[in-house]
Amino acid sequence: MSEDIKTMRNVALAGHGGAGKTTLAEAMLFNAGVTNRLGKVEEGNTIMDFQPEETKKQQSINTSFIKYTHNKHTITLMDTPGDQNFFSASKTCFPVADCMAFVIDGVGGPSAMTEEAAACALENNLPGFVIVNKLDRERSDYATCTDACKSALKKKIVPVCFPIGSEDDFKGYVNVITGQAFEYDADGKPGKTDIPADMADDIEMAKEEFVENVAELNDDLLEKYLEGEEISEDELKATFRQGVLDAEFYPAICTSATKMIGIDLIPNFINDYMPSPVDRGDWTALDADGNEVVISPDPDAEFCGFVFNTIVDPYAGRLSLFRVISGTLGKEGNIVNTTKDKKERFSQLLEIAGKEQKTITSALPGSIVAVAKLKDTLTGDTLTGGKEIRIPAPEPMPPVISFAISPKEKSDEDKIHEAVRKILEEDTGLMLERNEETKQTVLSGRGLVHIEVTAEKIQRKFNVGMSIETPKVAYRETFKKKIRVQGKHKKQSGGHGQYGDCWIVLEPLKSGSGFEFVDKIVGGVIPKNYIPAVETGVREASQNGILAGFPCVDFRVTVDYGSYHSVDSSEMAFKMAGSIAFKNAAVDAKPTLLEPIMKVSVKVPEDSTGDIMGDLNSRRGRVLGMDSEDEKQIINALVPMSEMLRYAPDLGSMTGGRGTFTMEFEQYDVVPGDMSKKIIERVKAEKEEAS
Ligand SMILES: Nc1nc2c(ncn2[C@@H]2O[C@H](COP(=O)(O)OP(=O)(O)OP(=O)(O)O)[C@@H](O)[C@H]2O)c(=O)[nH]1
Ligand SMILES: [Mg+2]
Repeated sequence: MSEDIKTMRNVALAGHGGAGKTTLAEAMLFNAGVTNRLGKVEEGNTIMDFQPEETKKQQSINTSFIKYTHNKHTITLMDTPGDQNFFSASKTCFPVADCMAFVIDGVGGPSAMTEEAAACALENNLPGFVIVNKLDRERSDYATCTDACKSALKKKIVPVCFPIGSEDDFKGYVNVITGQAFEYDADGKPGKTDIPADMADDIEMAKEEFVENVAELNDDLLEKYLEGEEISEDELKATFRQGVLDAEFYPAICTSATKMIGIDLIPNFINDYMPSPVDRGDWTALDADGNEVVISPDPDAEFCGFVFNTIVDPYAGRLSLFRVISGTLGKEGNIVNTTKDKKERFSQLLEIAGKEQKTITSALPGSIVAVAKLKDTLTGDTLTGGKEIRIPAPEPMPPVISFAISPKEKSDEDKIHEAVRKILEEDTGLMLERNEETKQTVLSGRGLVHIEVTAEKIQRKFNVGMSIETPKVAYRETFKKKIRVQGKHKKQSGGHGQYGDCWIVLEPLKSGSGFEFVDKIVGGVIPKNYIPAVETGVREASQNGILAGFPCVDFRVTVDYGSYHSVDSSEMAFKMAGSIAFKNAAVDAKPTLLEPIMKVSVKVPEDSTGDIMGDLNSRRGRVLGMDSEDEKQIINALVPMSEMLRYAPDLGSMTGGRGTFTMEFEQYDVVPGDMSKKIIERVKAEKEEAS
C-alpha cells in the first residue's frame, strides 16, 4: 500500500456555530506557515469563510476545504458550518472525512448541533477527538466541558491535555501521554516548561486514569498495569491509537484559537493518532443487482469516487467535489456516473484550497478532489472507471419550514426558477414545489435564515431578486346540510334560445370522500346525453366555493328531475343549469370551511416535554401519544397546518435548539366558527386587493 495514502488525514471540524472551527483552521494554517497572515472571522478575511454571505454573517455557510503538508503528512481540513440552518452542508461532508474534530466552546460547552454532529460520527463509524476551545474566555471551564461531552457525544472522553492557567490567564497545557508541559508567549510561540507545582497532584491522578483507560483495551497491557509494571510510552501510544481508531473513546485537548495556544499540537495529534484512508479500510457499495460489494482504498484498483458536494458557478458551471474511494485518478479522462448511468468526461483534476482551485495531475484513494462541468452528475452520485457499482448516498435532511417565493420583478419569473433550480443542485437541504391550488411556488429549507441566505446567493450568483413570504394554506369548503333545489337556465334571444332545467339533491359525505355524482333521472325528463353536462356544471362551480372561493369537497349531488326543450336545449345550457343548481344549493346547505391538518412528530429532551405539549395545545393541536427514544421524548399530534408555518424557529427557542420535528399531511378538518370568519374576511380582502 502506498505510503502516500498512509500519511493522508481527512479531518472534519464539527460542532455548533461559533465554537471556533473556522478560527482554529485559520490558526492551524498560520501556524503551519501555509499563510503568513492570521485572518479573523470578524474581519471577513479567513481562508475558510470566503463566500460573501459568510463574510457578511460572520459564520460558515458551506463546508470549506484545504489540504496542507505537515511533518510528512497531508492533512485535509474540512471546516463545516455549525448553525442548524446550514447543517445539511456539514452532513453531506462528514461521510467523506475519516475522523471528526469536535470543537467545543469552552464557555457554553457542547450544544444541540454538537449532538447532531456526534450522531453523524456514530452513523458513519468515524473516530474523533474533542478540542475544547476558547479557554481564554471568562467563565470557560475545561473539566465541565469534557464532562458534558460524555452525554452529548455519547462516548467516553479521555482528556489527554490539561490547561495551565484559566480564562485570561490560560497560557499552556500539560500532555499526560508525554508528561511534557508547554507555555505560550504573546505571539503564540510555545516554550517547554515544568508542570506547575499546584497541578502536580492532579496531573499524577490524570495520568493514572489515562493509563488505566488505555490499558483496559489490551490484555497484556492490563496485566502489566495490574502487576504494577512500567508501561513504556511507545506501548501506551500504540494502544491509545488503536483505541482512538476503534472509536472506543474520544480524546480531548485544550486550545485558544485566537491566542494560538495549543494550536501547534493539533496537527501532530492528527498525524499520530487519527486514521488514514487505509485505517478507515473498505467501503461498501452495491452492484447492479443490489448485492453488497467491498471497495478497498487500493491505488491499483479500478477508480471509484463518491460525489458529496456540488458548487454552482453561473460562469464556470458546475463543480463536483468527490472523494476517491479506490484507484488512482489521472489529470483527465472518461468516467461513468453509475447512479445516472451516464458517461462523463473531465479535462482537469482540481484540488480545492479555500476559495482557490489548483490543477493536480493525479489523485490517490482518500483524496478530496473536484472536476468541473460534468453534465449529469449531482451530489450523492458514484463515479467509476466503468464498473457498475454504487455507493449508497445518505438521505438529505428533511426541510422544516416553507416559504412562498416570487421574483422581485414580475418579468423575472423564468429567471428565478432557473436560478432556484441551480441552487438546489448545490444545496440538498432545499426542496422546491409548485402548489397548483394556491398558485404559489414553495421553497422549503432548514430555517428562515437558510431561505434568506438562499435569496442572497441567488441575487449574487444569478443577479435576480427573490421575495419570500409565508405560504398560503390550501383551505377547502364542504356542506353540513342536505338540500334539494332547482337550477334553471333559460334565455330567449332572437332566433335560437337556451334551455336547461335540473333538480338536484346536495348532501354532505364523510371526510375524505371527495365528490360523487348520481344520476336518478327516470322517464327521460332530461335526455341521457345532457346528464354529463349537468355533472360538469356542478363540478366546475364547486371548484370555487361559496364562502371564500376554495374548492368544495366531501359531498354528493344527485340529479333526480328536470325538463328540456326539443330545440333550445344543448349541453351548454344544461352545464349552466348544473352550475346554477349548485350555487343555489351551496348557499343554504350550511357551507363550512375545512383546513389541512398535519400529523406532527416532535422529538425533544425530556425536560421540554411539558412546554411542548402546552405549546401544541395553544396551536389547536391534539396530542395522540408519546414515545421515547435515546433519552428523548417523541410527541405525536395532529395540528392545523396554519399553526405550523413558523414552528421551526419556535421549537428551536423552546428547546435551545435540541428539538426536531417532522410533519406530513393527514386530513382536512372543520375550522372552528370564529376562526373561519376571520379567514374568510382575510381571503376576501386579499382578493379585493389583488383585483
Ligand atoms: N476569545 C476567543 N474567541 C474565539 C476563539 N475561537 C474563536 N473565537 C471567536 O468566536 C467567534 C466564532 O468563531 P468561528 O471560528 O466563526 O466559529 P465557527 O465554529 O466556525 O462557527 P460557524 O461557522 O458558525 O459554525 C469569532 O468571533 C472568533 O473570533 C478563542 O479561542 N477565544
Ligand atoms: Mg465557521
